[in-house]
Amino acid sequence: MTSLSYVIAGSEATGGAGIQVDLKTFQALGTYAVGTLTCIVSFDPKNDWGHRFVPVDPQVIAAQIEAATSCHDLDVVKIGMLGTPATIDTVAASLAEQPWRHVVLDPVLICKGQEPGAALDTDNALKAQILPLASVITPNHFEACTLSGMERLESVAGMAEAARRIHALGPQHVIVKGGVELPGPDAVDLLFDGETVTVYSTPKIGQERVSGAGCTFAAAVTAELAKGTDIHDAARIAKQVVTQGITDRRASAAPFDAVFFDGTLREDVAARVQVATL
Ligand code: PXL
Repeated sequence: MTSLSYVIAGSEATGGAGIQVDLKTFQALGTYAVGTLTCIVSFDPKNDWGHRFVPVDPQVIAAQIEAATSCHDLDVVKIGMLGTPATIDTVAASLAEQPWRHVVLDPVLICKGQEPGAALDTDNALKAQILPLASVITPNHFEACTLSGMERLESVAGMAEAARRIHALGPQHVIVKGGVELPGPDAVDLLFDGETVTVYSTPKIGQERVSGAGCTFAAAVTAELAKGTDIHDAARIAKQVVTQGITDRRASAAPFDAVFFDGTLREDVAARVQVATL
């Protein structure tokens, strides 16, 4: 039977990030993709591609989760952008209705176009209500600093320290993504499982952030966990998927490129991923 991957996340209308990318990644990795929409982000081409953000009514979110979980035996879920404290209340309550083998949290912290005050409320609600439910969390450089309370993250040793601090908040598996923000020639992702620190690195591809990379990474981890892949292999495969997706990135009228993963992992990309334990 085909494995099922489930995501609760927001729409990003250009197709470069959010639930569009999650569902594409789930399908590309050979799983049946199920999604619940939390909000709609429509970049504004007339306003510097700023975020226009509309939340989905909490009752409608709860109804979608009810439909998805009643229809399918879902046991692995990815949580992407939630966007408001009311959405977080609803998603936390719905998640509590059944056991999950894995809850993969991509802690999307700030969204441009939201009121700073509202965003702070949302960040705090995410930390208080969703983070304790996560078995896997995938913070990027900024999110790792915020969640760990560290001012700077400038080395792999610093990333390991951030991962240990975030692990202490609850999630069993913490994957910190260094991205282009980590100084040095390599794009480094680091997995702490409570005992061992595993480092996945590839040479950086340019110095620009690519839209959808974080969404793709967490979605690939989710699909692999759904298939029964062990977390260390899931992280390595996700690294490979994102590396290939950035290599094959797609330019558009927007001022940033977006990842594109066609579903066939290439040997030349696999060979670029170095795995080591700290
Ligand atoms: O990449 C973060 C992200 C996640 N989800 C949605 C988004 C974005 C960034 O734009 O719009 C819906």
